[in-house]
Amino acid sequence: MEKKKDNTALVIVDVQYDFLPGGALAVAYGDQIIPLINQIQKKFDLIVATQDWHPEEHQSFAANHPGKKNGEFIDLNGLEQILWPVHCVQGSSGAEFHADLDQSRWKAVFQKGKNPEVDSYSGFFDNARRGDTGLGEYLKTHGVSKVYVCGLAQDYCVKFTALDAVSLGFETFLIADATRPVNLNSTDGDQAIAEMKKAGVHVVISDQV
Ligand code: VGL
Ligand code: ZN
Repeated sequence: MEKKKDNTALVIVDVQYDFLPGGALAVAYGDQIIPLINQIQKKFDLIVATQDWHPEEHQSFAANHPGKKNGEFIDLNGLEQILWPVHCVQGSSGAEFHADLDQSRWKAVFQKGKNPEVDSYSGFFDNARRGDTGLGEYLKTHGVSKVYVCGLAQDYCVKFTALDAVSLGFETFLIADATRPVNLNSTDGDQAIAEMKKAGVHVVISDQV
């Protein structure tokens, strides 16, 4: 198979057990994208992944706010924060990448969500845009100008990773059939696609990659 040029990278977002059926923050049908992502990887030389990687005391967990429930909103250090079930705790099995996901050609993994005081949806920056995972610098250092994004979840980490990629000047592609939404509201996934398109993300399907 002909590989993409070396100015092109694939970013695989958060394909971890806790975001897959049976996981703590399960994305419906999230497992369906795994064989597809394995196929897509064959077209890329430069492949990186992101990993949601929270300390137990992370303030995005409802369990760390007595009396609050999953899905409620709080103010977290000045940012609106939706409260999540405990998920992707550092070192837990739920934080591992799915065993069927081919990791053999990954060049790097960028962990995010380590600061308990701020959530981190994007693979580049935390939600306050203060902390930086190093992904942007890594891609630039490797001469990357085009970024393809896939993984979980379409309406959170995939969306914010794609939006930040655009903001950093990368030509950015969402592989729409290689992602699935949480859909706390049933239209969140579609709305995320609309937001990405509006920001200049090219929405493609895997056959077009
Ligand atoms: C994610 C919610 C909380 C994601 C991570 O990977 O989309 N969503 N943490
Ligand atoms: Zn998280």
